[in-house]
Amino acid sequence: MKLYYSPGACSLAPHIVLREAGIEAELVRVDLATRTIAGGGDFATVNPRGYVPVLEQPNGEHLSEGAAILQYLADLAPQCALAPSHLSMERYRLQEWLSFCASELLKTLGPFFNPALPDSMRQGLIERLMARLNWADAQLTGHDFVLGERFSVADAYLFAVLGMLRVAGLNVADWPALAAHSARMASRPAVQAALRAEGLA
Ligand SMILES: N[C@@H](CCC(=O)N[C@@H](CS)C(=O)NCC(=O)O)C(=O)O
Repeated sequence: MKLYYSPGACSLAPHIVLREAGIEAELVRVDLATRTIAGGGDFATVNPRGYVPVLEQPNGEHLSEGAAILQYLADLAPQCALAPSHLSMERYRLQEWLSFCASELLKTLGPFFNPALPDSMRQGLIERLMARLNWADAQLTGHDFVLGERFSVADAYLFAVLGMLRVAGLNVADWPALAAHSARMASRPAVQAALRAEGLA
């Protein structure tokens, strides 16, 4: 198995989960600016849409989209209980959070990576992000993890996305429950190992 990643990007979430689940995988670094694979190769042959994360199976099959990859990894290691069981309401809560992280947080942060982002758009995006973060902070208040008291793959996704807030000039410290969640996550050995491996520790 291979994980195509970029340091500190949302691919950090499946990277963390690989380590939480004890699944061996080769990390393949992608330069998102040039869309090239470390050591040579056109990343478009892996994901024609040009973004990480992508998981490559030993048979060469590719799986993209963070929410799908995270659930797939959780299902590969049921003994680790990284996702609630299928068909339970909790499983849909997990999917709710994964979609929220992908479409409400990550996609609102994306434009800030473009140096040509006009100021006229910036303020609206910041307000949107802050409203979403206020909601997430309220949800996390009084709870250790996204689903309550038990770690799940959604925690890895939230941690990875919150780690990107600075690109929008935001600081997670302004949301106490989210800051506590990030600190809790940062104390996990799998998270520390993933950050070290990506050169971020
Ligand atoms: N829909 C994808 C989006 C992933 C995404 O936005 N990846 C970013 C890094 S966090 C990326 O590779 N951006 C480069 C690009 O879009 O060109 C998902 O949910 O996994």
